[in-house]
Amino acid sequence: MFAFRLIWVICFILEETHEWGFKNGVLHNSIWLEQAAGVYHRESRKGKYQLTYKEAKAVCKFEGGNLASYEQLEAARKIGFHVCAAGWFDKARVGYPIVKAGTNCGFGKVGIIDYGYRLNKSEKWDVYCYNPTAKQCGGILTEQRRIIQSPGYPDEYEDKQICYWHIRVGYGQKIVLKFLDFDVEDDLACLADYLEVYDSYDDVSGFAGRFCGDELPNDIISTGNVMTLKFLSDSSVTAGGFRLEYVTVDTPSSFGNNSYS
Ligand SMILES: [Ca+2]
Repeated sequence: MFAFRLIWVICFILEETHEWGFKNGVLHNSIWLEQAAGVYHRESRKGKYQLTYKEAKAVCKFEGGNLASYEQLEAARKIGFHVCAAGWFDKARVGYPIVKAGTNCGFGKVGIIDYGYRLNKSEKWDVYCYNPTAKQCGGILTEQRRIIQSPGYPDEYEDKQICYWHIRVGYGQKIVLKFLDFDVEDDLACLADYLEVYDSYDDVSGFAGRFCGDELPNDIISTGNVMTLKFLSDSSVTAGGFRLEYVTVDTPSSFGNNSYS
């Protein structure tokens, strides 16, 4: 009976390692939704709320970090870390950081929405990890204008990069992406390395384009005040990378007779 259990545990660990590892030469991983002050949110590749406490710890550890503490989560929240998804953090506690009060998330409250210490460690949630030395690519951008470039630019980017940039500007503003330089490993369907643009605050909805090769993409204008960029490189062949700038424009309704359209 013990031997059977041991085999089961080993199989489980192997499967979990596989889950967060490489498959067909591509690093598969969950969505890097937001990151701030070394804290970031992860969900399972299987979807939202799929991680037990043990799995949550394994996810953070796999990436060289640890479960975030309440204090680290709060420090991140104070600089704008806002995620509408409950996750495990240190000491088997569950909660999520809310910056802006809303009716759909956080019960209209602002702060760490704290579900407290969970007695049942088999409950399934997302996770909040802390890793201040994680690679610097992506992040939450709220400036009116900003340059975004591939990690290491103007040097070639490295293999196995996953970066998410979430742009969030003022209500009533739109975001205009202007590409300045573009060179990403080329293949027909952009399956190896690519930059994806989403007209949304995540990479689930609002797909606006996937780009690779060395042709400069056209400008892209958002419909709302948020946009997400995702850059992914596989485990071989790199290229020069990209550099783009986003600027903000006010929408016509808030801009009178001006010619912005
Ligand atoms: Ca590549």
